[in-house]
Amino acid sequence: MERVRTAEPAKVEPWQPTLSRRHLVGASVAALATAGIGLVSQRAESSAGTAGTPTAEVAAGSHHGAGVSTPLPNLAGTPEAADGFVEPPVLSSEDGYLAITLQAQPDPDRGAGRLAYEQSLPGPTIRVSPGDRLRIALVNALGDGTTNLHVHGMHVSPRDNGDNVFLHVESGQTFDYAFDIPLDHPPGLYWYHPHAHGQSSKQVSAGLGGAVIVAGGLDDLPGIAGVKERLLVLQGPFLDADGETQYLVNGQINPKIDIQPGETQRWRILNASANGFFNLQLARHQLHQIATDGNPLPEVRTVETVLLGPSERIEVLIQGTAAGIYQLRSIVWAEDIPSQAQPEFLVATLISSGAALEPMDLPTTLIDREDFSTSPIDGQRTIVFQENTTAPNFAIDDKAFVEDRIDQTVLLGALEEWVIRNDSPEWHPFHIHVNDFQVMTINGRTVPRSYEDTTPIPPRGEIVIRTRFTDFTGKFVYHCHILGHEDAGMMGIVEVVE
Ligand SMILES: [Cu+2]
Repeated sequence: MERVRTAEPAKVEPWQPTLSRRHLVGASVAALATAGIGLVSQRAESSAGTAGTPTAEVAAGSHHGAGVSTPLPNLAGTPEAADGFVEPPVLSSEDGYLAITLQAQPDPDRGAGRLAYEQSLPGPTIRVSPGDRLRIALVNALGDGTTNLHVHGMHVSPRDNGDNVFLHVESGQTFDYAFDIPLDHPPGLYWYHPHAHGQSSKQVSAGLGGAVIVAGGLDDLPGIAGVKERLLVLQGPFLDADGETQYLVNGQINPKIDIQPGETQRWRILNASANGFFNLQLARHQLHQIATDGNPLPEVRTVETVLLGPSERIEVLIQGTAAGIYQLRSIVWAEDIPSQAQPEFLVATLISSGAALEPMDLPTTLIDREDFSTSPIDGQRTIVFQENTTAPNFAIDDKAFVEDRIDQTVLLGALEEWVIRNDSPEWHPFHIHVNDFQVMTINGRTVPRSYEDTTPIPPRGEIVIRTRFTDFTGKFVYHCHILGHEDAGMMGIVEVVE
């Protein structure tokens, strides 16, 4: 059985935040030589035997043009939108390429123990297109412990310096990730966050995480194209200096969102919390859901409430009702489960004002894809999530996560059905890397067709999913996305082989 090699990041020079963009572009070859980042340089060293010499492999990393291969420092901060709603800064690809730096570091201005990428909470939004190459120099300036990077929901290689959560980027190190986004990658909302086993919950709940938007798809659909788009990155709970619980939208407490009566807006909503659920309801407004996680729905689904577990995303169309002030709230959730019960809390406030517009027709049919329920499956497995009073307290199939054990071996291209049971009295959001899945049933009931990468399993409940292990061999993980549970062992490894 072939194993994915896990690479140790090379020790590098400290990040130089004072260098100007022009300076860095001009110095790209020299910077690569001294920074010699990541696996690419390791390979270069082992093959050429000359540390830090730019090589063909390094050059191959910049196949979209010379002078753009060095990740650049980003603009920090969160500029206010014209209407006062704040969104994270956006870093967009150009000509099929984006190279950025994400420096993870303490963020004491926002509170003790808080962390941020690029001094931005949430981290900068990455905007790419199918077919792009995305390079991220991850700088561990946390001053304490290991970290790494996962591009949640994205269908990219789990190997080498791709979406490889077996990498460890130690304090003071920089690692150069490269993600080749397939041309047929589903457009939609994804996100990045740390995924170092044992550190994930601490780092994500301290603030580390940011959105990834893959452009296309619904963006061009009549009824959606051209409408005002907003990104809502939900984080929390945080404790403020007085010990009060805070929930944040794009780093803001209860931000105001403007809309005109009758106006249609598209909201992309990400739950970037480590452990918190958002049971969203917008007063006197329906949520016209158009996407789940990174995938369009086949047709619009209009609902009053949406439960968003940790790491889940939705996209909804909102049509402003009569002039007024409306609260976006997370309503009471899991009240009968003492360990998970959440009271109602305020998330944001929608202000409908100005000239009334004639509401445009909403789309009905969206974007379809292969319905796995009508396809023959190549195999079925049962996976059981467990909580135990003795170690391991959080387990899957009686085992806590171990980094060098393969728990499931799957053939490349296989369409499998996984029955995922929750033998515990708490909710556990099931997540698997690299390939998303079609949700077939929840507690035995067929659900409207949707393609997800994270689905909460009800207490003592069961979900059935179907997924095709396509395009990429290698090993990656499936786990509970309550990151405290994942860190405690509720994670397993799947290896896809030819
Ligand atoms: Cu869990």
